[in-house]
Amino acid sequence: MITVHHLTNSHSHVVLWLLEELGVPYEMVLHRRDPVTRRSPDTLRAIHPAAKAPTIEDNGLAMVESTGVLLYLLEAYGEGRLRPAPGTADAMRFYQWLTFIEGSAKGPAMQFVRLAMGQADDTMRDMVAQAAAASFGLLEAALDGAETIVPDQFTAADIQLTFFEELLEGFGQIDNWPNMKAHLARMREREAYKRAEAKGGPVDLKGLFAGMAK
Ligand SMILES: N[C@@H](CCC(=O)N[C@@H](CS)C(=O)NCC(=O)O)C(=O)O
Repeated sequence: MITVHHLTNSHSHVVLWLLEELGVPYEMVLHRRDPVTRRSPDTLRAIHPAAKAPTIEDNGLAMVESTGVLLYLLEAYGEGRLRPAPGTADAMRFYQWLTFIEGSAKGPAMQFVRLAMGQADDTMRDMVAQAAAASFGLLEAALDGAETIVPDQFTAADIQLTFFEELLEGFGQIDNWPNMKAHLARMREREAYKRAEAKGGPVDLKGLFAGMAK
């Protein structure tokens, strides 16, 4: 049985959501953020030294990194669902966007978060805004006239993208990206998304960042 170590209000929501989409049984262990620092607790570090969410356990091993975890679960339990057929143009799009989110877009997004919480001069703000616009703009363009990031099919890349959009929402940037905003609204309507929230608790990064800035 897969064990999902879920950290409240965090990226591990995507793993709960994927497993709900697939209808694969799993056990969830809930870890609560430290109420002051909002960091993960020692109970998560005891499972894996990275102390990050998502963490899963399967085959007697603990694993971190959301993109890898999503791909592992698709490979082990997906039976071809939520991903394009291997070796196709859509598979190229799928791998590109799935890895782009944590690999290229998340860095500028987190810089935005840090700027929002601290002091920075105008030059620094401009540099961050430009880096962000370049990578966020590619995601926005890919969603132009499309319901999903890989055209015409809902995949695990949409699940990973949704948490990124929730990050943008969390630091007040989502209104600048109407296609991503609309994609986020569509994804929140999925029944499996709602089941994952019912089990793991709500994703509210605005509330999380507000608490961290105190
Ligand atoms: N690149 C990692 C990021 C993991 C990450 O930073 N997760 C956050 C939750 S959104 C976390 O564990 N935060 C608690 C902490 O760093 O103490 C992934 O994609 O899994």
